[in-house]
Amino acid sequence: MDQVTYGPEDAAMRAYLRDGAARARALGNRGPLRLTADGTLAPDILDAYRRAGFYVFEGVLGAAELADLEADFHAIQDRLPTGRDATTDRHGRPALGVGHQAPTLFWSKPLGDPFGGTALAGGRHPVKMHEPRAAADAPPEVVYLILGSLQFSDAALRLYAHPGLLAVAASVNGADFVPFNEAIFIKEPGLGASVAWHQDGLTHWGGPMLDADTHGFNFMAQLYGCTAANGVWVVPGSHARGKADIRAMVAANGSERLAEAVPILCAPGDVAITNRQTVHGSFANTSPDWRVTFNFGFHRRASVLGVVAGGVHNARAEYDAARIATRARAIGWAIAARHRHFPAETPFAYTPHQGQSFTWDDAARAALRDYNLLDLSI
Ligand SMILES: O=C(O)CCC(=O)C(=O)O
Repeated sequence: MDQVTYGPEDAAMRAYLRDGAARARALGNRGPLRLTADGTLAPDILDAYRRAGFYVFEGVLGAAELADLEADFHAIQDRLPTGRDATTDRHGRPALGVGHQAPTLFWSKPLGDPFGGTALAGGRHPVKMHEPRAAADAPPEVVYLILGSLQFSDAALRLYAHPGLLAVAASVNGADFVPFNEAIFIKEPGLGASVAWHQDGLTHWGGPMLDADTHGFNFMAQLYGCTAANGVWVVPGSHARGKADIRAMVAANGSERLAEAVPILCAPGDVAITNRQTVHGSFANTSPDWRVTFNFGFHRRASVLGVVAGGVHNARAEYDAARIATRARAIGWAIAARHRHFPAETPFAYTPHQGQSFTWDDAARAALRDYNLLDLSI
């Protein structure tokens, strides 16, 4: 495929990417994942995360885990349907993600912005991003997002139980933290869609529970790393300033290249933690580099319990204790699956599962189908 560019915006975009990367490197919010002797996140890291709204944990995933994730990613790609309405993959086999009750595959035209400027997802992406022209031989549509990803990849399920990362989840959201959702973002070179500027979360803005952490966070584990050109950009500190007027921000800035934003820069195996309340987004991937991100998010229990929410990732409902417990089984199965695969590693002890035991077996695998119908989407 021909190398694509940002067209008339190309020179401005290149300067923006270069300057943004320099600003990102000066932020002081990256380094190895360090825990204290009692297993909680090092306070200086927590402080940096709370200040910037994101932090890059460097070198979290080793070569073996990355190889497992890559093999599963290739298998997923190979099993995708040949088009939005197709039911088979390019080998004629039943395709992955077809026939589910829960949402699975999200399609976009190459380099498109499917959400920006639409009412989708509660209208939280108010401004459409520039959509560069794709190469003439590009496919008409690509899958750029897969939801419910734990059911499609055992390596992703095992990653979900990474003991260091779950210790971070407990430090940020409390030992009784609960799941949000899981996804794979795929930014193919020359094809990958943009995700327009937005803040996640629709539920607690302006409400009595709102503080800087109310809508939780996402871990973003990078298979191939991410650059200014293909990575997620964040407005540092925006998670703590309430609901942003993104339309006004872009208008005042004069373009979607928000001057105060910085890219999350990662090497393969780095894992970012990003507060969902930050103003964040990503540009169409006109670069020659792949980005594949395994996303998995967690909430404070108090943000979710007894709350009526949903409508973006699944149906609106009240999130009672039984629903939270059912959805949190995925954490138990993931810990069991990871322990079997990495027996030398000390598994994470998830406080709400004290006294319970989980086995990753065929029954659990069957129960994981469409598990994301129960995502805790606030
Ligand atoms: O990975 C991306 O490009 C966008 C991620 C994002 O917006 C999110 O996880 O909320």
